[in-house]
Amino acid sequence: MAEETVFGKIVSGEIPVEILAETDRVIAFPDINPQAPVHVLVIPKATQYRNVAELAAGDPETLADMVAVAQSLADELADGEFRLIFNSGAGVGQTVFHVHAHVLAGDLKENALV
Ligand code: DGP
Repeated sequence: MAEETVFGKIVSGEIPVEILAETDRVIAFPDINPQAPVHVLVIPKATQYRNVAELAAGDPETLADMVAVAQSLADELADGEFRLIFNSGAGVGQTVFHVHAHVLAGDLKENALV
């Protein structure tokens, strides 16, 4: 069983966020520390996957759902183009060990890598 993270508390409703998109499997909400004009996090409701490789192996349909939600957010909030980032490991900057996609869109600086 994975340790509870801040995103687990967001999924359960314990920490309120502005939900920008929701499916049976995923939710999307603004990053608390935005690095781009549009910076949204898309996360699975399931809490046991710590990173994108674990999710791809364990529940690829949810990973596909996350990508589809990223596209619809970029269509809705920007011009349809977006950068999708999954930090995977503390050494590359992952701080929350509940898999999440950073969706960056709008006028991106080249170094907006989160
Ligand atoms: P990463 O470094 O890839 O693990 O990104 C974690 C992101 O999560 C970071 O950009 C800040 C964001 N974040 C952390 N806590 C909260 C929170 O309570 N609410 C929201 N909206 N975002 C959070």
